[in-house]
Amino acid sequence: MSTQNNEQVTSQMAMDLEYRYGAHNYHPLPVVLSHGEGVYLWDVEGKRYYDFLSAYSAVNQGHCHPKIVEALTMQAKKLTLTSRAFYNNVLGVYEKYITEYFGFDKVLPMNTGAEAVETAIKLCRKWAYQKKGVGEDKAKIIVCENNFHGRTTTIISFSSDSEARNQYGPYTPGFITIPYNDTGALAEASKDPDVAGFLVEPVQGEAGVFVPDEGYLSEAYRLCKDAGALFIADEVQTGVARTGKILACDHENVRPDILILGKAISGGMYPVSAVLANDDIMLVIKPGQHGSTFGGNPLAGRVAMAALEVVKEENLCERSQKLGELIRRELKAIETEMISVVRGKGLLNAIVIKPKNGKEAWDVCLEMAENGLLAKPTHGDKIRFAPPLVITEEQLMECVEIIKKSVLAFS
Ligand code: IF1
Repeated sequence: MSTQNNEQVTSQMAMDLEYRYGAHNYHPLPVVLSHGEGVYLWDVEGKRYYDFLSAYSAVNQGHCHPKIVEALTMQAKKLTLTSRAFYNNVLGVYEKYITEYFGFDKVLPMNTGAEAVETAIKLCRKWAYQKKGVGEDKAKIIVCENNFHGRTTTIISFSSDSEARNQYGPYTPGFITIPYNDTGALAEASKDPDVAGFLVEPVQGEAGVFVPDEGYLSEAYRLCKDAGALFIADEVQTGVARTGKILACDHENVRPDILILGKAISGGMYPVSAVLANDDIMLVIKPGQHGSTFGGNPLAGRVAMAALEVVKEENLCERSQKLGELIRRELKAIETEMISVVRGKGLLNAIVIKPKNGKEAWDVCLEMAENGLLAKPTHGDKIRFAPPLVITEEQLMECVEIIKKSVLAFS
């Protein structure tokens, strides 16, 4: 890593530059990365780490996957962006690919997960006015406590996390909050005839990897059908093989009315997100009623097709399912009172750290970094473990040893 005049930038220099010139909207672990390959990351001093975050489940296919890099570089030399003012020769091919891949009539291509969530909210509301007969500006969408769907003003309007929400008002109305994993609360809330949809994460990631009860998603879907409301699955983090199936909804054979994808549909190579739905829903949006400069650009299309192909070619669903069972078994076997809970689905897991001798989750993460594994706490006492799905069993067992050594250092 070097500055304009090619001076070698040390980790400390990089952190100082960010502190001086960058907004202070994050508190990263003090590690400065410069190179990634597969499950590994290297810092500027050349120390190697296992990546156990995968950029919050965006790098499921492993860092700098050669097939995805090839797709990116090939297209980057031809055409990167036309805007949707014109057609291009990639978008239609990509739209056919991704809609057949996930089983929907149509896709509305966007860039970030939050943009896709905002798109899904707009689509659901417009559908409610045009198809359900809800009065203009009266549509309500049910969301869950401890949700995380992104950081735009409308999305944080229904966040229950004060850090994400405070002092960003006035807030967007039209949302009803119920407890997660509570079908009784959903049944009650969905009695409101103005309810247009239910927006839910199949596993709550940011909240600390909360896996709902078996049957929750299918019962929630049934309640939505009974109420004439749309079931909207935010699979930005749980999708693309992360939980052991291509979609977390697939564990219960639930077909969302609106599917939201992001992160790993590009393998972390480029911002790509997508909203998928069938014609009776998607076609309520007419030309000129929604869009984005970069949404559906040819570079995104090529990268996403390559990234999704890798998922199938390398059997990432089966790996995620099998290795997820292994890591949960191994983590539960660690004899320490510091790990109070182990939970997850596929290779989306988390442990809850009970502080000991003044040491807590952050200290465990610093110790793991020292021992060559990168993970970060979420909501204070939980540490999420989400390695790239290309990790081998041997590498995973090495990581379990690092986690064990790091936790036992404080026990
Ligand atoms: C941050 C959390 C994870 C998401 C779900 C939509 C989005 C996300 C289920 C928005 C994004 C990211 C955002 C990033 C950290 C990370 C995160 F900690 F914030 F909550 F993964 F759990 N739906 N999650 O998880 O997608 O606009 O970011 O592309 O904001 O700190 P995005």
